[in-house]
Amino acid sequence: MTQPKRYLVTSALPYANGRIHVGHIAGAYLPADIYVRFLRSTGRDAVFVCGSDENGVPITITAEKAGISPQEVVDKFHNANAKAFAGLDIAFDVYGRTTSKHHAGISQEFFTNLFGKGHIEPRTEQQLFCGKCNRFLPDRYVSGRCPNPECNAPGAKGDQCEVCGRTLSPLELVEPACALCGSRPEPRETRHWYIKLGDFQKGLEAWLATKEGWRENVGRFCKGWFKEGLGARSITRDISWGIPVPLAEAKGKVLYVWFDAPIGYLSFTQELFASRGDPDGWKRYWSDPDCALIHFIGKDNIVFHAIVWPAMLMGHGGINLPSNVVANEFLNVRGQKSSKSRNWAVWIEEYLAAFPPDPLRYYLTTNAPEGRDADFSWEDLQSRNNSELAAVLGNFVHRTLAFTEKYLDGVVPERGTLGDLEKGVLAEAEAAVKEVSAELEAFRFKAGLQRVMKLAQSANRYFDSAAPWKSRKTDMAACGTAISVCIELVDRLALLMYPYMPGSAARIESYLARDPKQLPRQWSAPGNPPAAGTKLSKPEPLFRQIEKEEVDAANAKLG
Ligand code: B3M
Ligand code: ZN
Repeated sequence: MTQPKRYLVTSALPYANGRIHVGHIAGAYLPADIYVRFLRSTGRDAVFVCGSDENGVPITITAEKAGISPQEVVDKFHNANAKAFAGLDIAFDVYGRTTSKHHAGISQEFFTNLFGKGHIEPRTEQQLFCGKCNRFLPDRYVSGRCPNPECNAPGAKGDQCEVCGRTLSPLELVEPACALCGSRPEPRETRHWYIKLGDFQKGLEAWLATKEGWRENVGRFCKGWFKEGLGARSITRDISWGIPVPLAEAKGKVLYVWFDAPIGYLSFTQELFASRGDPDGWKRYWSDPDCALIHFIGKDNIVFHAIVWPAMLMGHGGINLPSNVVANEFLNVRGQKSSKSRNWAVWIEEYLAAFPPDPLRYYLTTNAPEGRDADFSWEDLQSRNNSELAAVLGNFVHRTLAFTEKYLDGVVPERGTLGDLEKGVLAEAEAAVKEVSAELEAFRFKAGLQRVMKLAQSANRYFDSAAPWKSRKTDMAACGTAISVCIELVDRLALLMYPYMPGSAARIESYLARDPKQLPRQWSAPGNPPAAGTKLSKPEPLFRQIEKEEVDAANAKLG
């Protein structure tokens, strides 16, 4: 398979109605950031796009419950979430907003285009109406029991049951209740516009059949939908917050948030290139078939990214379809699904107030919900941090650099003849670059990080057997050779750590007396480790222990 010339990588646009928690990060953000850093470390041109999903019912419900305007809601959470991502070193090239004028225009253009081609049609339908609130109740304005006989969970929302994951329409809910006042709504007639997904079923099936190496969950999910047959889905809503439907006869209606949100990936890319003074630059990423479009999402968003959005793109024409949709399963917290209302979540803002980003990046990757749901606990994070990150990786880096500082005046020693031990461990470091690459290329983030840690273990074993603290007294040349080899290993570990833990990799760069601004270093030509005679900077321990009291304090905030 030849490599594409360029990559456009996206993370799902978080609703700007709440804060970001560890489950979000593990699902759609951290893996995407690691992937983009990896692409750039291997010489590839990548643009990383995300932003706030600011339209639709999720926003208006939050506003109504808090007694503030939707605008206030989105302003607050847009800024808070942008800050949380930056604090975790998740570095988008653009973090846009779907309330931008440009985005609204592009979304309306999509609608008009699909409508003109006959892929969108109006239908008169029954919808739940709350007599007490005097309004229609789309999506999450209604809740009730899940109609799935195997689930039946209470609290299912009008668009989806969060327990079993099934997508729903409000009319399917058992014992529906108005989310605002709790009274029982009644069906009433209203008119809405539908996208005829059936027009695209054949094309979508053929397109998906060409995709190799996609994660199993996405393919399985789509096959299920194809089997049932793609119907028409309503893409307009009776609410006042959102992008107006660009039709005279649809006055007062707005586009369904899931119609305009994925268009954000495109409109934000356009805004990015416009801000760089290159208004046509986005075309290199969206219209050139030699660019791979890769969406990172949580599994609850599969249908929208692997079916509805590709259908919209097919209908629109002239724009690339996704090359891959990388969906993660869920990360629960102590066995329970994260929940804003029960405050059952580990908020990034709170994590960052107490800890640096990399222990979390490390833990969420070693514990990634790649093939199945995973579970977060502070005890587990503490133990991974203390016994792996600090005790293995941090320890090797620090013992090497601290030894150099203390006994060698911080100067890289001369290297003598290499023995089998030295040759073995250096060869392992070289092989690790290829192996980590292969894992990351295939979106196996966890496996790639395990490979990095295996190298750190080998490096520690080498330090132990070479015992420079002994040879320092008896054979200074041997001591120098051992430390020179260890410094090379530190250098290689920093190289490989970079996508996973960029902040710590940057610190190592500066200890090695190099400018961290030069990152990312290129994996195919990483350059030489600091030469003999180079004066290194004074090192600090890379990671610290997380104490029991800190874990207790964090646990006390849950629930
Ligand atoms: N805002 C749902 C979510 O945050 C939605 C994603 C949009 S991606 C285009 O899970
Ligand atoms: Zn009501």
